[in-house]
Amino acid sequence: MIKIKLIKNAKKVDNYLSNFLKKQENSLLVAPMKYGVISGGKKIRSTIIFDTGKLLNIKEKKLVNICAAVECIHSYSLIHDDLPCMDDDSFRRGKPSAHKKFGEATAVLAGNSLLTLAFEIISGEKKFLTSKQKNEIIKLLANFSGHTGIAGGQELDLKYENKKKKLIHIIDMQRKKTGKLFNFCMQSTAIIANKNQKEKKLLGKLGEEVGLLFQLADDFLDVKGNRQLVGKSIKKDSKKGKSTLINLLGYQKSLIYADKLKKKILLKLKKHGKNAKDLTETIEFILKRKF
Ligand code: GRG
Repeated sequence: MIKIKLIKNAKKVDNYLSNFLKKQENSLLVAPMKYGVISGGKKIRSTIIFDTGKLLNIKEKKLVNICAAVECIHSYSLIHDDLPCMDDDSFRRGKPSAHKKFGEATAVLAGNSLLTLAFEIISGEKKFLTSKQKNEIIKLLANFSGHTGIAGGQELDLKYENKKKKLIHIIDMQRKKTGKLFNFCMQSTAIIANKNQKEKKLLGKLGEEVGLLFQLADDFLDVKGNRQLVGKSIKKDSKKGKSTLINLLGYQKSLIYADKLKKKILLKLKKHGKNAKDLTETIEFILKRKF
């Protein structure tokens, strides 16, 4: 069931991105950008957006633009993460990493272009977003992508290699590196639903917890996953001396931590009743996923 949902959602976002790029002037970077963002990856962040749309009674057609933007930022981060100066990996989404396929300079430029494309998509949306909503969404996405979000989290991830870090530092790093983009998914949907400030922040925080859970599952897959299924290299964290919960607490205790986190998230969703069905299913999948 969840697989079908993921594939269906990914197609919607891929189509949107293809059409968006088709309308723009062609350039040498379009092929590597498409290689990075279209036809690959689970598009789980888009699924969280659509699921949150169900929670808040917002139609999917109003949300595809933020899905496309978030997938551009996410794919950009993966292209750069694979570079030799970062986590140095040649295998991503079951195929050669962007820099292996197109060369390092092109991969850097394609990544940068996906970053700016995300903001072009949101700012250019005429039908489904008001100017006020656009401003709020752009500000949020910028804040979560830069030094207070993904980029900052990645810097911590690199600086924490081969260091004994405390639990709060590891969680803070993972919230930034991965959680903030999930915060964006739920908070931006709440912006589109015209929720009040308190509700927007609450949903954002909940999204961040989902992102943290997603990162913990990613760490479990690094230890026990199957390379072909996961589509990327595994057993890298301990080789690189990464500061993960598993390296700090051990596998079993980390599983217990993640399970408690999942239950805490699901409890918070209870008040939404039937509307939370899809999001609950996605959260269950996140922890037990094999890919
Ligand atoms: C993008 C703002 C920005 C900065 C670049 C390189 C970098 C700084 C950040 C890397 C952050 C990073 C790699 C976080 C890991 C997040 C994560 C768990 C990725 C895997 O996500 P999936 O499983 O991937 O959703 P697919 O391939 O399914 O899309």
